[in-house]
Amino acid sequence: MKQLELASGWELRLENHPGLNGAGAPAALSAATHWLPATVPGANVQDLLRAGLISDPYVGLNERDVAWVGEGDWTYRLRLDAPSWARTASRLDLVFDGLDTFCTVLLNGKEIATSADMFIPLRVPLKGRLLDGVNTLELRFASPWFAGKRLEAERGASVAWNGDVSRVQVRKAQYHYGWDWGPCILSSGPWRAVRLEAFEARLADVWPRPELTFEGSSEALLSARVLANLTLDGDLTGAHVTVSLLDPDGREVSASSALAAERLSVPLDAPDARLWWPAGHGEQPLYRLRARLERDGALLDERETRFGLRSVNLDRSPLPAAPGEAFTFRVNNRDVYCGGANWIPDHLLTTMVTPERYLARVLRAREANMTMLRVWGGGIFEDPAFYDACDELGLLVWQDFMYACGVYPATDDFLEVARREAEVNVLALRHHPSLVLWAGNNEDYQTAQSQGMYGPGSSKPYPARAIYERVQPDVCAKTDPDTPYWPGSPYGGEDPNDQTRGDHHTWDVWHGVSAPIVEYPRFMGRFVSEFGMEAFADPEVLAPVILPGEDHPWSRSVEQHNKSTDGVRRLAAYIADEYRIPATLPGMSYLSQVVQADAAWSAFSGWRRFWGTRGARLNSGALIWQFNDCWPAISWAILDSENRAKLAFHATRRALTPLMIGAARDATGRVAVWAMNSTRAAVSGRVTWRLLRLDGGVAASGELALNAPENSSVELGVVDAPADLIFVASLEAPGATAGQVLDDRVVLWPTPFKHLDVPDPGLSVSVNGDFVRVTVAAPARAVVLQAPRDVEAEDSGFDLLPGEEKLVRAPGLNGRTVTARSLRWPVE
Ligand code: BMA
Repeated sequence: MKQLELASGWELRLENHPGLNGAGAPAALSAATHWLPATVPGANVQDLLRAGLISDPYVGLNERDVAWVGEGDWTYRLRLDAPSWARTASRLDLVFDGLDTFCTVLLNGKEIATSADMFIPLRVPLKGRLLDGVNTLELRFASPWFAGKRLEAERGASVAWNGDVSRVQVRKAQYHYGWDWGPCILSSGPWRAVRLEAFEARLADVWPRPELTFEGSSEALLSARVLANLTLDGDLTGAHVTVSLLDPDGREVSASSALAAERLSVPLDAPDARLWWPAGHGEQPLYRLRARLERDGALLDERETRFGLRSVNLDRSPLPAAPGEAFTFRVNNRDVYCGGANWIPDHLLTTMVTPERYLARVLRAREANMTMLRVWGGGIFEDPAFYDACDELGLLVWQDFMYACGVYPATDDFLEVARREAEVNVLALRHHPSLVLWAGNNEDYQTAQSQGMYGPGSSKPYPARAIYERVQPDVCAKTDPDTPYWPGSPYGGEDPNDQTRGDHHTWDVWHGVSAPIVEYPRFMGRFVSEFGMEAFADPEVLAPVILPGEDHPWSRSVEQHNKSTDGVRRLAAYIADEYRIPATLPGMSYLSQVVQADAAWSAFSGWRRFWGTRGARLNSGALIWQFNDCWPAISWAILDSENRAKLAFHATRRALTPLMIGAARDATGRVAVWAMNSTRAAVSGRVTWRLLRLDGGVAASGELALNAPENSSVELGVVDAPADLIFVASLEAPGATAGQVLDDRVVLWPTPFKHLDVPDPGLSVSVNGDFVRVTVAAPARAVVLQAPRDVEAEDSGFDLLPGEEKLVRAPGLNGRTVTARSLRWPVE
């Protein structure tokens, strides 16, 4: 096999645009009709930006000024001087890993292929079609906007939440049409690699399928082997294949040979098997399956697939003492509480997201004690670098198929495309040990329900069910039978958002009835796959996109970066419930992040309480909406577009700490205390509690016994706590460090905080190298360290009490000055 990446020498031009002859056409249009240098893989918007022909759509109100790009037809051109091996090879293919979206491929002026789905790669046989000398390859992209409108006119208009409704006709990342956290940018282009492949025969697919046997329902592994499943292509006469299994240290542990055939399944022993575990439950050893295809001693092709040895099941047993059924991921027979987040595409221009950036992002999930990321259905099947990072770091992946918040067409041709799209993507991703669920769509059942097409009392047909209930499960059963499939997110049967079965999206807080944050526990599901609260990013992150003179929270360019309908109002309401609304951008940023952190803590800690014990798991997971931001924004993200933590990130980390103490005060002033132990060992010890006055004086104290079996949550008891006192409980267990404030403690302040006359806590900060030490004279709420901009402290938004010492690492600080703030009135 010989390959030539077609990554350089490309040019791009605007072919056609309705505005070209019309009045008011953007000045950039005529300039863009000339050939520009183009980046491949890439997108037209990226090249126009680089050429200075459009302004950055993320900045100010510019998004509106680049809308014309999606209304144009664009051509990519490459003059290709094909190497001699390409002209003499017995097979020659032109391979596109992804074309976004409506593309006609021409070679020397002749059409050779078309594509209309950015999620389906394209392989075009080229043998005998290349001319000697220079060939011209053209990719003609039709306007996605108008192509969608034409399809809509043919099939009839549908329904969708977020973005123009024609998007459901178009197999393009749905968030490109704009979402409630991101702008509309309808780019076109070869968004993934383009290359020539010349070969006699090739290994089209190498899929290691682990076969593990456990002793009954225990974690004891009895045997492990790997089925090497191969798909071959080309002239296989007289060829043979050697497969070998390499252990995590790179040592070959077993091997086998076979005569080449189009499909092969070769069993390989996996001696001394080392299991792959999710983060927090064990290590992530990665094996490799190597396949070599040879004929007469000559190597024809070679391919390696990295994978892990693990099993996965979705336990949906009926619950003995509660309605409905469990929704528990079992990895290697171990129940895993899935605390985590929803992943959205990390940029509007996906080629801007480097492998390093993916790794840095996923590292933060691990840092926050997460075990799962959900790849949301309005985005993309992510870059391999994302899944590789999840494999390496032990983040389980819940993978949606790419349908979101819409009633999709279900014509025969659409279903056929849906099948093909599912097949190629399941095939591409199924070997990743991190990938533990395929889910049909995001919120499509709820969209259908809102139209009377689904759910109790519905009267209209819902043809798109065929995608989620027939096409996709069928593909998954054939292509990846070991990974569970779930029809949608959420899906609970007749009620798509049932609280007692399946997964649940909790939007009663923020959207819907805008319930108060403290009511999160009431809106629990067996597995909450979405919930969230908005907050401003830090002012420094927003600054580059805010227009001069608009650096206040309610300016045009600031509000342009909050895409949630009613977002500005809802945010103000949630702040006003508990706090005093600030007038400045830094104040809003800080206080909105405090509210978001309150929400994250209340939901995660309140739901983990119901993990219970095996066979009685009332809640088996919670994924916050949303993990990341694709631009500088006011959104639900807990990590901003610069990958810096908002305060909710730290609250999440604390609430997902392996050994967590939770507490909540009811209206009568009684505080219930619980613990969640997701470690592999039973924990016994004590939880000490204190009641403090606002000045720090101790009004009462006591202890609760802690006996938490491994992988369980337990109730510890109830404490009478008058409403005007601070309640604090912390763990004293073997391993806890005396005097230091760790994550395994909880502080409940009198509420609402806005009514409190908070004394000056007397924050005292000292720096030693990369460490910051903080102490207080009176209780301090939501302490934030203000360090130089190139430094990010490893904790923020923590509470601190007199007599305690908080040591925070701030990598790169190197002795420079740090100041601190905490929550006091007024917030500025
Ligand atoms: C959800 C998601 C997205 C949306 C988010 C916030 O349910 O599925 O559609 O961005 O809510 O509204």
